[in-house]
Amino acid sequence: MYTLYYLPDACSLATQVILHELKQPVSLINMQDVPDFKAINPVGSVPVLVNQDANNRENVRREGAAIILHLLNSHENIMLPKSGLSRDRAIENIMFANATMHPAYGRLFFISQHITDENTQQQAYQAATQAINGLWHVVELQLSQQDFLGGDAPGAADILLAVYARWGGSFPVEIQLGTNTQKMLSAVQQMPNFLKALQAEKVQAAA
Ligand SMILES: N[C@@H](CCC(=O)N[C@@H](CS)C(=O)NCC(=O)O)C(=O)O
Repeated sequence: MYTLYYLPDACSLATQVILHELKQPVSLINMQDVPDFKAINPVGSVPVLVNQDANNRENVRREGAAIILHLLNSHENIMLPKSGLSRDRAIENIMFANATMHPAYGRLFFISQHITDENTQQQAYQAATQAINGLWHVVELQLSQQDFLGGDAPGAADILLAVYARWGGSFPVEIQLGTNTQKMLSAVQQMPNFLKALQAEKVQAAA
């Protein structure tokens, strides 16, 4: 049994979806309900995943990509091939999502929280949006060959991207998504385990 520390509608939503896809029972704890969360993750971010090993030792895992790779390496699945170039590509896609697209969206949150001058904020939003749209264009090109970054079926990277894509609507920006990308995101956002995860976090599904 896993325990997942999360923040509603944050990147930890993807970890929850993947746990469900792997048929792993999970108990959820909202990090906002933990008075000293930094004792669990000094960085102060979710996801954090906790489980007990065979010797009853508690293992605490931090960093989304590391957690996802640990889960995919630990439980039978078709999302992470066992070897070869397809495995390397799946890892590359997860890293692209977590280490490139996620920080690009992170700038929107930073701007809204730290830039108060209206003109400066507008300029910063514009620059951040341009960078995000450039990344979605890369996704669009990749999806011209296949339905999902992972191939014929949704993989962990697709799930991560489908979570980040939900964030754009909270900011005064125009995120441009190509038709292949929209199709992929909508398919992932309608997966029963995506809907189950949203429900567990008490957040709304996309309209
Ligand atoms: N590099 C970290 C970044 C995680 C991250 O930025 N998490 C955000 C949510 S998406 C967070 O926990 N923010 C804390 C807060 O908003 O208080 C990871 O991949 O796990």
